[in-house]
Amino acid sequence: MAGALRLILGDQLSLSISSLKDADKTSDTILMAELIEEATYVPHHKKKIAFLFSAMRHFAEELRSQGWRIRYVKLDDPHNSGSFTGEIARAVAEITPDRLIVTEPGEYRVLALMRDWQELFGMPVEIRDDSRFLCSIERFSRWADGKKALRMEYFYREMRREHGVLMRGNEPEGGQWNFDAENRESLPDHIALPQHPEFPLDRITTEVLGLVEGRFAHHPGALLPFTMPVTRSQALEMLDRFITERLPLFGKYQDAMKQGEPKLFHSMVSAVLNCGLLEPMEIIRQAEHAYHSGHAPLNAVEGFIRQILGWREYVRGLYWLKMPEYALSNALDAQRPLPDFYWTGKTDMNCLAQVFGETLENAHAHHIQRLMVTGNFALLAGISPPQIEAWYLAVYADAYEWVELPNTHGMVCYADGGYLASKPYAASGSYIDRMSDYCGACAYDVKKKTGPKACPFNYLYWNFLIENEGVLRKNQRMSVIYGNLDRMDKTRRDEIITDASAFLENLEPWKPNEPPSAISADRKSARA
Ligand code: FAD
Ligand code: DLZ
Ligand code: SF4
Repeated sequence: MAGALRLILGDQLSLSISSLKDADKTSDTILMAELIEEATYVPHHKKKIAFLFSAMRHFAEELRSQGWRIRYVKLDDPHNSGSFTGEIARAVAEITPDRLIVTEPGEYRVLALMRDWQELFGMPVEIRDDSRFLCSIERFSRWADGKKALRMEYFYREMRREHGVLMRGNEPEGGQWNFDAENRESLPDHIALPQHPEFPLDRITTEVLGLVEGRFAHHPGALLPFTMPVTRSQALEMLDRFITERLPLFGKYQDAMKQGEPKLFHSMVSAVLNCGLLEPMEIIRQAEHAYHSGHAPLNAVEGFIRQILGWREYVRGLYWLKMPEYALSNALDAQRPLPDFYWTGKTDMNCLAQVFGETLENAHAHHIQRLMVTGNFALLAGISPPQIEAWYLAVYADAYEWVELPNTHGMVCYADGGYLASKPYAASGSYIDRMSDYCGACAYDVKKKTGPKACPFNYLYWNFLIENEGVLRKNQRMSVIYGNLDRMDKTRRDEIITDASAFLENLEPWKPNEPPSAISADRKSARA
């Protein structure tokens, strides 16, 4: 009888992962597996699969070099059963471990599987807390207990106090918790933009790219060029370059968008952070140090830390507090199928075409692109939440359900009726025009409110408010907007409704039975 079998999932690539605590190198076996079920439960972007498989293989090599006994199952292993349960069953039959140890997963779907394993395999199964997060699931539920609606800002303040981040005694550094008033500017025309690091291919990544091209050719997105960091040392270099070169202007331009420039002053750490190559507190402490050493101003550092200590922990806490029911709500009864241009990228709305194109190229888009362009469109067009959620989960390299779902279901779709965010993030074309240079190159006119040349975001915005009046008018935070709607004359209102329904009726729905294979092949022509 061997020792413990310790399972490490593809997004648990940390030496400090709780499933490895108290492990015995002489008797225990670590199981890692590349699984068709995980790669296809949504059609993940090719770059996302390649990134994760390469990071998994590098991590396994590191563990092996430290003397661990590793059972690493490659995708093309002829005996690979394709699923977590199948691979544990094979390992149990061959190794006969005395127990199974895992760290809690990032998706409810996988937790449901894990809960069956003890009975299925007839041996003790220990599911440990994921200590990489700064707020445990239990701590979050204590904070949320008795609250009718949750607000990130109050949670964030408690996290700042609890972890002593940007604090001066009991008071926030600089006398305020939030410096957003100094942030969120649009980008000046001639500002010099930073270079982002690109990492060379090595033997492992080259092999993985061949595998992905062969097995996932029909999945969305471009596989090449592939320049993502896939090891901890590359992830640390990525972080270091951000802190040194981009953090000082992060806050000021965090909401800005520019044609052909998807990364701007963002950190680009989400994919390496979410798969375990970086830990949140090491990022936070480096950013804090940049402030204390005078390298970066407080508005930038506080704005950045709020994303990680605030939003990231908040959405994760909310996910585990409310799942599985959370995913089923649909407060605005949004039922429209996902338009096919989310997968093909082909639309003459330039802002959408830009974000789709960059997403398909990089498996990444920054927050405002996700929220106020593709998300805003989905909200205003009343796209069915599960369909838009599957899209976000598939196309972004940093996407796992614990983080994708609250952002899409709650923040974008308002499907939870305001539990996560106090009002819908709905905006007309003028917001996109203010924060980007997309409108200048668009077939539509952002200044026109109705008619064939009018920016669709303009009439869709008012149409959304009209259609959802029953739910949204009672929201205090919407009273000014509904006041404006009340002052609108009937002719204009009728034009809005007519233009919006003509536009929405013309949307070509994506046919879920057709794999999104056309995407990468057509991507270039879609953007041309
Ligand atoms: P930066 O702008 O540099 O921010 C730093 C870090 O803060 C990010 O790396 C991330 O870890 C964290 N962060 C920032 N905003 C959020 C947020 N709203 N929720 C959680 N963490 C946040 N982020 C993911 O990591 N995975 C997802 O699947 C994901 N899906 C999203 C879906 C929608 C509809 C929206 C609106 C946002 C989503 N986000 C998601 C949040 C955000 O868009 C990304 O974290 C960010 O764009 C990643 O790029 P970056 O690392 O350069 O971030
Ligand atoms: C996303 C993903 C993919 C594409 N492939 C694998 C895999 O082959 N093996 C694995 O262990 N994990 C993979 N993952 C990440 C899992 O889907 C993730 O661990 C669960 O969604 C739980 O967060
Ligand atoms: Fe987008 Fe409207 Fe601007 Fe075109 S005019 S880029 S559709 S906001």
